[in-house]
Amino acid sequence: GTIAVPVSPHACQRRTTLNNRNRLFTDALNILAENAELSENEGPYLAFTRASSVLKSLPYNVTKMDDLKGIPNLGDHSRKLIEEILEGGTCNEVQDLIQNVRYQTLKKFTSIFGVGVKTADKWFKEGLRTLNELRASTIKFTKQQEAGLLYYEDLILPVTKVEADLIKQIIEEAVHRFLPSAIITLTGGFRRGKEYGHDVDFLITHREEGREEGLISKVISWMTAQGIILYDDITDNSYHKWKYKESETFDRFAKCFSIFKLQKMVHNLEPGRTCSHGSLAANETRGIGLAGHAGSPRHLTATAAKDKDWKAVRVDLVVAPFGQYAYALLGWTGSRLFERDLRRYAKHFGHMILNSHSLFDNKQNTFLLAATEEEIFAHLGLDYIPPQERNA
Ligand code: DGT
Ligand code: MG
Repeated sequence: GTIAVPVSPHACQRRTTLNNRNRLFTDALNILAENAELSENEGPYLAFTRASSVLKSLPYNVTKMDDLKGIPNLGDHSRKLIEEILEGGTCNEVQDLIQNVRYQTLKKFTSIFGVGVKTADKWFKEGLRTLNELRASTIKFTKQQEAGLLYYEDLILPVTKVEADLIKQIIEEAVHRFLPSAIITLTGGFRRGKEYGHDVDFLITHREEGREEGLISKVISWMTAQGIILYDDITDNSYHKWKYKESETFDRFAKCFSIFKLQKMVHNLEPGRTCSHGSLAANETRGIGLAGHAGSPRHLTATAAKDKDWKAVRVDLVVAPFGQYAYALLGWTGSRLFERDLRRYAKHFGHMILNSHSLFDNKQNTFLLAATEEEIFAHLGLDYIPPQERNA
């Protein structure tokens, strides 16, 4: 007979591919997790996220409660939900939630680039419900939110792998103009093998440490002159100001949160078809086409024209010094839960502090250097998990 290998409660000790055999349950759990997140209930958010994640890692379809024997991270609430779905195909709590106006509205508002839960909740409490109500309001938006509203209909479309590869070529051309042997790596969900993403994440480095300094502003200036950049927000490297013994979620690399203007490929130009998921386009926009500019909230619609030959795509560029490259790569590959559990595992089982810059060993009072992700897993005492199996 076979010996059942126990399932680890740590996402960083499980192999989670994109082949999710329990989508019916994980979709439901993700909605409860999302609702908890939108209500700033951190505990339930984590509990539902962990429950969903452990089911994603199972190599079999759950068809009866007995299949869950010995599976960690499943609390009473999650088990009840699974049981209800096993019995009737749906879960009442989830069905109610997706009809809930607050849930729907906060989900919509937080899907705007630059809008977090606190802002979305504030607008909801002020009685606002739709994007056009936001656009018509007297709200003072940030530059990021203005861009988010201006390009909303494009930015909610999934970005395809083909588009991500195209953007990689554009960035390579721009970066190599200023730093010919710079290394550009596709990170985030696409590095984990996803076919679609909400944005495209890149990590840039150079073998000669220091050569990467100042790169990002040159690259963005050049691409802006080429008409490729619709929005950019550059943050300088601030690692020198950091108390390194912190395991915070955000890193201190030089980076740019941007929106690219991606020319559509010829085969996608048939009338009435947008890039690949045209039918998903939001239909809220009444405004007129391409003339919209960020100056006035009443013109926050630039992606309404169906026959326009470009698509707005969110792109994150991160620049890491070569000595921190492996840590940056690990930190920017995700998934979010995989990252969270790596840091938690480092802290509790290794007495180490992991972030996207370094690994600090509290017992030896020293930084552990690593040139590859494999070396970082080894420092942590973990089996190496390749990116395609980090879809926790
Ligand atoms: P998606 O939604 O298809 O883009 O999926 P992902 O997995 O690419 O998610 P994304 O783009 O939000 O983040 C990619 C990874 O990078 C994820 O593990 C979290 C991490 N990450 C995102 N933003 C930041 C940040 O500001 N600082 C740090 N250190 N990590 C970040
Ligand atoms: Mg991403």
